[in-house]
Amino acid sequence: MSNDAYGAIMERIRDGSGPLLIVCHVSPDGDAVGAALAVAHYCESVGRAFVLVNDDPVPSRYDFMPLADRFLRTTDVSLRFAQVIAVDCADARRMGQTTLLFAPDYELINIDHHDTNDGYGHLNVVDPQAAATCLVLYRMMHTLHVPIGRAMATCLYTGIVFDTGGFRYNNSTPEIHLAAADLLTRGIEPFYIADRVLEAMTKEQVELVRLGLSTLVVDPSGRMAYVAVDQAMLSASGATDDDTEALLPYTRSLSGVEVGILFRERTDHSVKVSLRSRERVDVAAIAVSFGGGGHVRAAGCNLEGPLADAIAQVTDQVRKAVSAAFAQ
Ligand SMILES: [Mn+2]
Repeated sequence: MSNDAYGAIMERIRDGSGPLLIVCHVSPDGDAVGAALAVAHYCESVGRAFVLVNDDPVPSRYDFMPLADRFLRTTDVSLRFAQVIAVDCADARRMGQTTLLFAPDYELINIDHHDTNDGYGHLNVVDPQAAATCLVLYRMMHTLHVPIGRAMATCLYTGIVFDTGGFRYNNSTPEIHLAAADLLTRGIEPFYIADRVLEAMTKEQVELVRLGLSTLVVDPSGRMAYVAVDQAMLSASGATDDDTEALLPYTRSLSGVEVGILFRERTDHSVKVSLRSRERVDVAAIAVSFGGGGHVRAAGCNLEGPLADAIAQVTDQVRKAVSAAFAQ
């Protein structure tokens, strides 16, 4: 993408009238929250009014990021917005109910890095090669010489750390290390951020891991493993829905496992499915076949319950994909 294209978008954000609506995907993760807040810091620096909205609350592990306390829930907002920026949303559905806050004739700016992004904005900056939406935003800020202060750097670095798994995934390119190096010169605290985002666990999360691991199933092939968390485990542990993420590493991290899956039962008995693969299976394709989306190595989808049915449907698809991948 050219400097001119980046510049045109930043100018539209800076010069737009009325408050800018900043949205990221439902059940926001570190990259989504970091990217939304980086845009908010840009708005602050140029005097543009903004409102940050999400259907869901910001998970407490991300509340250290400056301006995170400015996030509102969709149901608490009655304003309508003529200009919207969506970050880290692969498609329009990922914005959830925030689309109800769009004024007629709204302008939508889509900044993202998902392979499955369909260019749903009026203006789109989508780079599937970028490890994080925060890297795309960093490029924009850096290219246009936007001052990146400690607060914005903290948000951008958080998204990068989250989406690269702490610089461990194959998306950890030389470029992203250079971006991180530059952000580190802005006075951020790398251990504090990595600990909050990747490591720190509450007592409730540890208890949920204890309960959840008792459900671990390893396929006879040894190449697929999953855990399934139901509502009873959530209430017994006192953990929240977001806390279930802590179980995901135990599936794919098993030696020999190609695809790890986490099933979580929601209060309405629908089932959220998170898929992770090691090096061969395109889990985004599997997620898309169930109406979800994501990346080749990390994707997700939602199914109707009950839990056992969702497990049967998804594991059937995964088993086929795994055997196809290993037959080659
Ligand atoms: Mn992302």
